[in-house]
Amino acid sequence: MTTISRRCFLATAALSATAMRLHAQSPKEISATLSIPSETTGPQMPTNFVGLSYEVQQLTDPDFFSAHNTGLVRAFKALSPRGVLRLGGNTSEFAWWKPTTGSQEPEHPHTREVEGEPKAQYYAVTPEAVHNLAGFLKATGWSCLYGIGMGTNTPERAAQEAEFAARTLGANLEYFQLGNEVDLFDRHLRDPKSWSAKSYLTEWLVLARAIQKRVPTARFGLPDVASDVSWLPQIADLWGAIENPPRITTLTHHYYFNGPATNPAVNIPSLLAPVTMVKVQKTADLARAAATKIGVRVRMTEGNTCYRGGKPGVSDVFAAALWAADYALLLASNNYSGVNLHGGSGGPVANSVGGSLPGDGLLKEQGATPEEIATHPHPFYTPIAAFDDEYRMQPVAYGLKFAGLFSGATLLQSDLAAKLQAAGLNATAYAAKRATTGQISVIILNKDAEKDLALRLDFGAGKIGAVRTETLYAQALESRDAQIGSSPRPGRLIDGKFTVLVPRASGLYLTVG
Ligand code: BDP
Repeated sequence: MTTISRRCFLATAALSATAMRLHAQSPKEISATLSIPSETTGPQMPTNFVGLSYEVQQLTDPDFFSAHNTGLVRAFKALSPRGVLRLGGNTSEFAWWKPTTGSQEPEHPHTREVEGEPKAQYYAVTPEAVHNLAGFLKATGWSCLYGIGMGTNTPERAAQEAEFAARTLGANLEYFQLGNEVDLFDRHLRDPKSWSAKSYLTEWLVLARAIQKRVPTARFGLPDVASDVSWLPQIADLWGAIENPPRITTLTHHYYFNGPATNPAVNIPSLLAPVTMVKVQKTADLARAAATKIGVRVRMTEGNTCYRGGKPGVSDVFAAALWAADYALLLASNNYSGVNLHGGSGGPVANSVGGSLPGDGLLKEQGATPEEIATHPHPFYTPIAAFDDEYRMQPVAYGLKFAGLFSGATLLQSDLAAKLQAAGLNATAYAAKRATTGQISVIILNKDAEKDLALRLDFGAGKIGAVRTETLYAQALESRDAQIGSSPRPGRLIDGKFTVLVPRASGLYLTVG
């Protein structure tokens, strides 16, 4: 966007006009005062909290994750100077490790074909792809969660691949993940009569121990469930009985708000409704308790707005930015070690869900021409999309980046969001403190489509000035773009109090010294 939108103008000009507005309030303006706590009672948001998730099948193009793919390197760095790339997804179950160019494709077990799951189309992962991935990670400053299939793999092949990946990725390998969405294996990969968290863990141990033999320092994350988070406490309960268990660092699960694209319940008001985050909080409570029991942290390793490739008009618009920012910050407040939003190229993601994206069918039904369809990112939810060989951050990525402004800081537990909602506004708020400087930051997300927020922030005495403000904005919730911009007039703290207008459908970040 090259022109200053009305919203952006408001975000800046209103800093001085706020006092006047507070007196002459329109019904579409809600005023609220928030007292920002200064004690660090919440968890620390790791510096590499921000993450992306890609299909393993993306590795079939060894030039994709490569230091030579400079546009992608730039996009990753623009999203976060440090982040975590997770490789996994449904296609990871149909990969086979091909250690040399002459290696023969192994025989594969029989699997069932089910709608929405990938067809049993096998492909090879090669040393070249892993080698290039290592270069990509070095070039971006990111690290990696390396996914190895479980559904059709053998312990020997898994261990060979792990050994090569550990050696090649070095310190940029966070841990191995074995199996993707194992709670759904009963659909197409295992016998539904006997498949459970327990039988999964038994199988997982065989693979993990085979890897451990070749890579004694191997670390793991598990179980990467699609939605049945009850597997986490079940695994935590079973974990104590394992003799000399492999080293795990993380309990993991996935999260998609809803889906697929054809489902009318996938819409902007529902995505941004407070109840959506109430449900997220419930899942987080369960996952966090399980992780605490075994002394690890939780990570949401794959997720987005709408499963089976996303929904045009929901996943690829500004509403998704506000959702992503809120979602990521809520998980950070729950001691998650990070969030990986899923995406990548259209081909691998379409393959991961059976060959086509329901969002394309929806657009065709609505009469969109092929040219119009091509203006949308594919998949629709991808945080970074390729258009004519140019990689562009999508709105959902701007939301994640905005949340990432808190990376490295410690969250201040608070009831800020509840206060805003009690005032009749669909908004959330988070606060954090930097241990090194003592500076306090807040992020306010005004998700309301109609109401602006005239906000008074009380930081308490002793705070000397606003150090930095950023706004997250677009023309409307339905805009297919997003911006993060510094406010040229960051405003002033007077006696510890700061007044600012947070326009409808926008985010504000503010740091005070
Ligand atoms: C998850 C799969 C991933 C898919 C995604 C989707 O792990 O491979 O791309 O859902 O449905 O279930 O969009």
